[in-house]
Amino acid sequence: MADDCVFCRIVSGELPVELLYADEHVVAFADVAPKAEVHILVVPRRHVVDVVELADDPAALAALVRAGAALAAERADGAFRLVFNTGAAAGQSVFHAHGHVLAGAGASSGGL
Ligand code: DGP
Repeated sequence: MADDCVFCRIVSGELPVELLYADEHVVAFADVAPKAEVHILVVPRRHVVDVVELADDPAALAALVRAGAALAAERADGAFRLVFNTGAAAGQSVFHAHGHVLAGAGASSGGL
């Protein structure tokens, strides 16, 4: 767990959120500022800063992708965008890797 990382605090349960999905590698919860009808963050349990670092753990990266697909199928029609803002200049504001799952109404236009 990294000091002062909001997603580590969610993963550990210190910050209570409703988990929409959880397995040994990842947890998922609604984005606090939704940009589409379905806007869920899928987050690795282990602290890594971005998706490039997460790629060193292929099982966790695969779990994240599969969780996104399952959530989009469960909560929309199965179509989804999976967005990884990587680096502050590209809009990343939380430096614990996370995929934005955007599905349902507004998913194709939700700017991130
Ligand atoms: P990004 O800008 O790609 O790093 O996305 C970070 C997202 O995380 C942003 O859409 C807002 C969301 N977020 C930040 N803090 C919290 C939080 O405490 N709870 C939840 N549910 N979402 C958060």
